[in-house]
Formats: sequence, C-alpha cells, structure tokens
Amino acid sequence: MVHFTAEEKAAVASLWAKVNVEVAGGEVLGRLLVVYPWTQRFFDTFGNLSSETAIMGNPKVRAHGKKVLTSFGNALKNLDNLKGTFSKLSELHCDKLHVDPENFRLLGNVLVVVLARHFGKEFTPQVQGAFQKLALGVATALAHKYH
Ligand code: HEG
Repeated sequence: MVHFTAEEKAAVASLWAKVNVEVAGGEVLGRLLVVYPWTQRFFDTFGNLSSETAIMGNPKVRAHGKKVLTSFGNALKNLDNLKGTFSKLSELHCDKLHVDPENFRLLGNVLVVVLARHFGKEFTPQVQGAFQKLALGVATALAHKYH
C-alpha cells in the first residue's frame, strides 16, 4: 500500500484544487491516445481518432477524459483507502472493458506531464513526486481486482 506523508497530502490537495478536470481531462486522455496509439482500440465507438487534431478536438474524448479525471479526483479524498475506493472500477475495467492495467500507469504518467505543463514552476519536484506516487497508487488500486 502506498503511504502519503502529511506534506505529500497537502501538496496534492492544494494543486488538485486548482485543476480544471474538464480541460485537463480532455488533454490527458487525448494525449494518451496520441502518444500511445494502441490505446485507441478501447475507444472504437468514439468516432474520428485519425490524427492528433481529430483526437484533441473529439468531443467524446473530452467528455470521457473529464469522467476519468473526476473519478481520479476521488482518490484525493481517500488517500488512505485507494484500493477500496477503486475496487468497483477495477472489476469493471477487468471483467467488462478488458483494459490492460499497464494502461493505467501510462495514463498516470501522461497526467503528470499535463499537470507539469499547466502549472509550470508551481509544479515543484516535491509536488511532482507526490503526484507520481498518487498516480501509481491509483493505477495499482485499479489493477487490484484483475485475475
Ligand atoms: Mg476508464 C470507463 C475511470 C483509465 C478505458 N473509466 C470509465 C469510467 C470511469 C473510468 C469512472 C466510467 C465507468 C462507468 O460507466 O460506470 N479510467 C478511469 C480512471 C482511470 C481510467 C480513474 C485511470 C486513472 N480507462 C482508463 C484507461 C483506459 C480506460 C487507461 C484505456 C486505455 N474506461 C475505459 C473505457 C471505458 C471506461 C473503454 C468505457 C467507455 C465507454 O464506452 O463509455
């Protein structure tokens, strides 16, 4: 289980309060689909994913990215119980969606990159480290129910 120090909890909470999940969510999922094109196979009902421009402007990508980041945000309120918080979603991604859990780690890394770009110098190495840990904790929790 990942453990967060009081400093790490404060760092992720104060940054997350400033994240626009709609904008950042669309960007994170869009970039995941651009940079790791094999992840597109899970979204064959999303319409045009034929180019970077098409992906980044695709309303379904934006809407789903918002949904994913809103859900990710639940981690912030449950830092001491990530596995319980994401257990239903873990079952869904394993049993129904068949998403390879490696993709959760990829998405976490893309999230860190997008936050670094949005926040610039405010995204200090301390904040980055805390977020990296959070993203890994969420990815591990989402992979927990896989069998
Ligand atoms: Mg997943 C659905 C959360 C990564 C593919 N994802 C969902 C839903 C949530 C969610 C809340 C809606 C569940 C519902 O309808 O009940 N996803 C979520 C989180 C993360 C994540 C929190 C990582 C932090 N998802 C993820 C990744 C992929 C993926 C990396 C694939 C590369 N998710 C996926 C698909 C669906 C969801 C294909 C169903 C989309 C649909 O058809 O509506």
